[in-house]
Amino acid sequence: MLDLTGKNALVTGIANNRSIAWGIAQQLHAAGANLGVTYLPDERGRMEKKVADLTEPLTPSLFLPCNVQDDEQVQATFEAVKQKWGKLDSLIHCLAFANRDDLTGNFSDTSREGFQTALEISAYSLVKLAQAAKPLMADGGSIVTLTYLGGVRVVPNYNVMGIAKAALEMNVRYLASELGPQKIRVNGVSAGPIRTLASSAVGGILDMIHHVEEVAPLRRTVTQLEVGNTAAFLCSDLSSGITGQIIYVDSGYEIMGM
Ligand code: NAD
Ligand code: 0WE
Repeated sequence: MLDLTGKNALVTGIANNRSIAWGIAQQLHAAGANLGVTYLPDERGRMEKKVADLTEPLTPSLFLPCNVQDDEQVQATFEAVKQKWGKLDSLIHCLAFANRDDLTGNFSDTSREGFQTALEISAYSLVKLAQAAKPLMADGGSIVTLTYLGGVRVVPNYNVMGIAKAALEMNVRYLASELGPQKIRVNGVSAGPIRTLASSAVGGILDMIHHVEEVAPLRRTVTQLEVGNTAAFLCSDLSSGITGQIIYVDSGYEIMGM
């Protein structure tokens, strides 16, 4: 059985009840994990309130602001984990960002700044979080990130995010190689398109979802909870021999050529 009792899991990337990270947090909680939740703070504290209210039923024992662009916030997050928990078992990296203008139009128009933003938030952040988590995973651990097929194949308009996901997937392999001897496993879950805050802000996401419903072997899209189940598996000892992998949770869409 999938059992995460006694394991401390830190979940990033919950923005609302449609977030993939929310599906993951619910499944980690259902498997018995002790949760910590981070959120992206804003000036008015609206995100803090929203995420606090949403996650309250999962009784997280840590609730912290963590903008991955701010080294001090990342440091403070893991300092709090150290003080409260002593050790960390699982880290869920479930965030991405590119300027909206860069997710439409010609890829060749991507600005230097837009490229940097997308790669810093969506790919470098995994390195930064792994760096901070490493000393807290002395008994080993599991790091899981979320990726998308657009990092491997060309998906119209995904543009600079595709480059960021390619870098993210390579981060998974380099981190898995380096941290393996310390029994830290690092894997990615490549989810099919799901309606979330991030994806709904993108034109044409509904058409993409309909395409998946017609073409994918399972003839449907996947849910946040299905992605959450795979993430929970990757955090559990059931996946003890798996590291450096990208697992597709996409109704089988990735295997199709037509
Ligand atoms: P979402 O909008 O719910 O989540 C994105 C999260 O990123 C938000 O919680 C946001 O606060 C956070 N974030 C953005 N900038 C940040 C920063 N500087 N510091 C800290 N957090 C920051 O959308 P989602 O679709 O659940 O996205 C979660 C992950 O899943 C992303 O990596 C995304 O690429 C990936 N993914 C999504 C889909 C999809 O179709 N929705 C498919 C495959 C992979
Ligand atoms: O990774 C993602 C979403 C990433 C994302 C979305 C936004 C929208 C709002 C990153 N940054 C932003 N910035 C914003 O201002 N997905 C896998 C979902 C997604 O996004 C697409 C997709 C799919 C699928 C963009 C174009 C084409 C397909």
